[in-house]
Amino acid sequence: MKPASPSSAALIAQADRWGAQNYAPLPVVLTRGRGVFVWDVDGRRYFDCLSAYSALNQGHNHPRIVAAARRQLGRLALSSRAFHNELMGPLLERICRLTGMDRAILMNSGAEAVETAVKAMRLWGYKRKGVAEGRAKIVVASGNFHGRTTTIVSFSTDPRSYEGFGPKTPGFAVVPYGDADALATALGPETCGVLIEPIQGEAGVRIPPPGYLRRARELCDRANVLLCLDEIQTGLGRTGKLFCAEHERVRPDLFALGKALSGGLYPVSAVAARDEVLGLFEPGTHGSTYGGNPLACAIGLAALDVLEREQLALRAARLGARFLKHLKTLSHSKLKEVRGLGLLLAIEFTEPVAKAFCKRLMRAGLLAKDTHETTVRFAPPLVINSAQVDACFRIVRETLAAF
Ligand code: IF1
Repeated sequence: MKPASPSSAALIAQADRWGAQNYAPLPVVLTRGRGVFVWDVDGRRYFDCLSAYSALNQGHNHPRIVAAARRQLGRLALSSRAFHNELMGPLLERICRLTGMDRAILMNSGAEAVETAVKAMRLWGYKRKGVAEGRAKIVVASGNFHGRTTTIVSFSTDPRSYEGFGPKTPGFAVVPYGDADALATALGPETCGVLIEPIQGEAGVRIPPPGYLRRARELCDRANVLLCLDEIQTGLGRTGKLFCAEHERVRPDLFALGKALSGGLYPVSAVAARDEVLGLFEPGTHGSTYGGNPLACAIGLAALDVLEREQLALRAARLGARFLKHLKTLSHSKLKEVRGLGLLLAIEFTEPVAKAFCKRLMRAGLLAKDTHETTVRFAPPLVINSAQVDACFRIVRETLAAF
């Protein structure tokens, strides 16, 4: 599809010429964002129904978070973990109080948080469970998405994620997602942890059967295994609760958090866990140059403030239910299923037309992302209001009618 202006076309051509081709973006060049909207270089406005894969729960450029970032920028952006900074303690305490955990550790990307959780669970396996050195096993689920590092793609079941990037890191076992019986048989004396997403995002908003997380919790307790929930995408309000695990009143041993922890202004991630787990790291055993830096902490604190002040989890529950109700009224010969929880929604086609549909949506003023060729995900910022939900739905309905 041809982009509208020469500048837009030139910018796309430039990125294509000089960039690695590891993405296939829609032909739209964005320049500005505010709340639920983004604008392209030609001045066209779009609903952002991807929210940077849920990093923008607080909306683009939330004024409170921007103000906090501005204040900190002229003051101290990066100290060094060799010294203390005045904002890290407050953010750590805040994260622990939100999650109900004892300790937290700050990193940058989501993948780093997952890597940190993997290391912490292995450490616990050796130091607490008594697993023989080099034998610790972590159980994960098919269809998982936890990031792009070599270790994390080692246990991906999506060939596009792992093919050509071996040799794989050993120590992981994959069981079918949503199948508690399969999980039960996979847990053994060498298993230190189970790592799962409460809802699988990349897999196309796959919601496990009710009771799955509860069973997983019970099985882990019985087998003396840690439960780590990757709430990087589902956490911080997205599914209508602060954490998706709350839907089943499950408390994991570790939470991996990221994305909306910064409201989209900066990469901020964290692992929050019980003292028995995170208390095992000793000085020099793990770290990150930028992890826990003052700018990240100022932004993180403001992002969590906004989440609470604006009751974004509650908004996601209310407006997500409204959006889902709308989507359920759709009918089309190629439409297979509509599903979602909170403002993490998807429609699934019977044929691989998701990308073509997203292009049409784009032309109609709504940005959404296809996944696995048949599924389109809708995850607008949680600051969206009901009139805007209705407007998004009208675009989806009219685009589908003409599709
Ligand atoms: C890409 C999808 C979303 C995540 C969960 C950890 C990470 C992610 C549950 C890693 C990251 C991303 C990254 C982005 C696409 C994307 C994605 F399309 F693959 F499925 F969100 F839905 N755990 N998700 O969803 O976090 O290191 O990226 O900060 O292209 O890799 P990160």
